[in-house]
Amino acid sequence: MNSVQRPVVLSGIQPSGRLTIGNYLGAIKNWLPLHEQYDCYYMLVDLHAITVRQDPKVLRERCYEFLALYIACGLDPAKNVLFVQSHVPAHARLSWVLNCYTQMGELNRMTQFKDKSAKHVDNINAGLFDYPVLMVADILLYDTAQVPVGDDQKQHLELTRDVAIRFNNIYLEQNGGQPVFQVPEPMIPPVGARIMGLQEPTAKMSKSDDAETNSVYLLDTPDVITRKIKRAVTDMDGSIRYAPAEKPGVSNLLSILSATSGESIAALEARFAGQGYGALKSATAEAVVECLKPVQARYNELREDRAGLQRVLKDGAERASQRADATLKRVHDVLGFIPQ
Ligand code: ATP
Ligand code: LTN
Repeated sequence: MNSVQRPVVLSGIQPSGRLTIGNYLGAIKNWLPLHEQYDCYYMLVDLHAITVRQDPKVLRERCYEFLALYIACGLDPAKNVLFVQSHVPAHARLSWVLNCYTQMGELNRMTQFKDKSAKHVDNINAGLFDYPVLMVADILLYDTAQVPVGDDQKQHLELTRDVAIRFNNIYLEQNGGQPVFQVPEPMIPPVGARIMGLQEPTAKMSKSDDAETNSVYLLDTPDVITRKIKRAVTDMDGSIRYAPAEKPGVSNLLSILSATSGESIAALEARFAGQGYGALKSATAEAVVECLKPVQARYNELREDRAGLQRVLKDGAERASQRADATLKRVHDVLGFIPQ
């Protein structure tokens, strides 16, 4: 499948917290059609996840849970390479090399590092600081052309491009005049694909949020989903309009309803003209429940079949390794390492 020079798409999600409708509508759903044009690699970045302390049992189960959810959302393992980062040793190996081509000053500027170290003051480990270099390695190993991520990851993509260009310049001659790495582009979803918290609609919904009622999780029951959406924060103005700055809560409900029902925001504004927030909330809750019903049903079947999930990961790791090992070899060659 990954033969005839199709461009590569690669993305990753950390197996931390619980997947939300933000992850689904902002990331996974957008990945579904990409296999038609690209060779697609989607991974669970467990090496990244341990930059904050994880319970081993929970981490292991969560990786199976996320994989089953990826597939239940429609990511077909026959058409996409689904794998776990730690199963492909080339990630850690290239990451070490690229550490030597990344400046401390560049890592010091990363806002995710600043945010995460403020949140985990008791564990500001070197891995947290070095997190972006591992992500650079993830991307460059696959000759990735496009990286579908939310705009919170833009800065990491910029770093990836800078490191790739720097390395390419240093080793251009050594590599016979060819760049060693493909320089990737970010693929940022259209506006509206940013789902905000239900209780705090000015900040994005996040899977490791402590406040349970701020997020709708993919595995929430219909009752829980309905209750959370009915209690979502709105405003006192009473009109159903899409105006994120002025009416963040109502706009967020409109985005969620639009993304789950397929109806445009303009059509929804017309449909709900003159109605109260209760009607918008009921319709949104119903659309989310309907959208997640088949995903949850499929998930329950897949989750039972651990051997099947393990086969997917084994196959994914083999296919990923083929491409990753070829890149790592190219890198070791230009560096002057003795071939194995
Ligand atoms: P965490 O809170 O654990 O840091 P997260 O919910 O931000 O996680 P990530 O693992 O960082 O999720 O991101 C996975 C993918 O989902 C990324 O491409 C990210 O941009 C996207 N994503 C996460 N939250 C949202 C959201 N609320 N709306 C749209 N896209 C989102
Ligand atoms: N840092 C990303 C997760 C991530 C990733 C990647 C995304 C790790 N490696 C490679 C795209 C490509 C995040 O926190 N969402």
